Amino acid sequence: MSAEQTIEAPEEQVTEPQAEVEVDAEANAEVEVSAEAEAGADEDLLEGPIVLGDPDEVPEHVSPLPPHGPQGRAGMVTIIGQPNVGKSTLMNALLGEKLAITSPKPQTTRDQIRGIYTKEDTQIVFVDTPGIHEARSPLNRAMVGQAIEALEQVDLVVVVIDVEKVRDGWKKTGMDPSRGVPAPTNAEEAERRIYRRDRKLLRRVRHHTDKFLFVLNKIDNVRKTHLLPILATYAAVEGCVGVVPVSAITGDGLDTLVEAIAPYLPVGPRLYDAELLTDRSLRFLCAELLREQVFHKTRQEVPYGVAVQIEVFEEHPGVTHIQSVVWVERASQRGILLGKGGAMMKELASGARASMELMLETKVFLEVLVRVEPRWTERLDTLRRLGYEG
Ligand SMILES: Nc1nc2c(ncn2[C@@H]2O[C@H](COP(=O)(O)OP(=O)(O)OP(=O)(O)O)[C@@H](O)[C@H]2O)c(=O)[nH]1
Ligand SMILES: [Mg+2]
Repeated sequence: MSAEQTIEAPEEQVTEPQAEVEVDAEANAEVEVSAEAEAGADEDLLEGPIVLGDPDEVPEHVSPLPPHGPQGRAGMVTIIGQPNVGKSTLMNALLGEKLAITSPKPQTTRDQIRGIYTKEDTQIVFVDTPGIHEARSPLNRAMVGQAIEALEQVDLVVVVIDVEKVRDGWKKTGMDPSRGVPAPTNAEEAERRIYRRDRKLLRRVRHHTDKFLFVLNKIDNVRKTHLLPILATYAAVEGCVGVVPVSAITGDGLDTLVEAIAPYLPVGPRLYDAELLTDRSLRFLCAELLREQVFHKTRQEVPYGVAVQIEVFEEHPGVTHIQSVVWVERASQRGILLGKGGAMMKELASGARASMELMLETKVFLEVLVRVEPRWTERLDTLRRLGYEG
């Protein structure tokens, strides 16, 4: 039986939802695309990475890295930032593997996901987190709670900034980077220039640590001349130990980022086996791949009302059998997910199966059921049952 054969016909006429989007308006506003950024994308792009911050300023508790000693450095690094800045794309790019799902919509990631980077004497356990936003619903509050919890007991916090958004934000306030913006004269001035929501985020970060590294992501969309005053500003923010401009999409700056992080990791043995890539199960990763399809292929409030559970995960020689349930909040969302004659579900299931096959390196036999659980995003019992701890 194929995935397509298990799809039930929609019970009702499928219409696009008219309901108000239930995600935070603020986070939604983050997905605006700058026409100018697109237009200027091919001109005068940054040619190579730059690190600001004093590279000789190694934290006091850290002794120099032994070049080929029996013990290298190993530690935990939390990746934090607003929704949609590219945190998950960045972690995947650093690992060279797709672990965390990504999408152009905000609030894609809902859990902490560890991605383990091991190279020679260095092991960095990255923790990808949900985007920090003004959470109202219990689900969103649980997501932000996961992100804040990930700030505890880590060796370094990496704050990811969408540099394109900063440039656009500056322009709106009359500070046009293309006309030259003088470097800030002190930390207070630098702090005033950064995004209001990032200032709020830094308050939370500083509650846990007095040092963090800024990653300015999406430099492939910003001219170098625009980037330089932004770099100088972020470097002057109190607590910032360095600024690394990167593009998680092109891979620019990623090696520099690893080099910038390494001195902050304690000298010691690896935390995980060198072969291990994540602490998450294949079952969880497959559920996420199906949820990713929903984020890519449905609109408005639908992806925000969807949770995925894998009920059966059986590995046989040459094929893995996966039975999954997609939970929605309303019958109308079920209708949308199924689509006319099951067409949408066919698309979702075949997209998910292809990503699963790529990850598992085997054929996948996927069954998908869609079930309604009214208001699951609002109830602590259903949140817990679906894996979103409050
Ligand atoms: N141009 C460009 N786009 C990027 C880059 N990094 C990420 N993106 C895009 O930005 C969007 C958001 O990426 P994600 O990795 O899902 O962002 P996130 O910060 O994990 O988002 P949440 O999980 O919702 O908090 C996707 O469409 C990515 O393809 C980059 O370096 N350059
Ligand atoms: Mg993410």
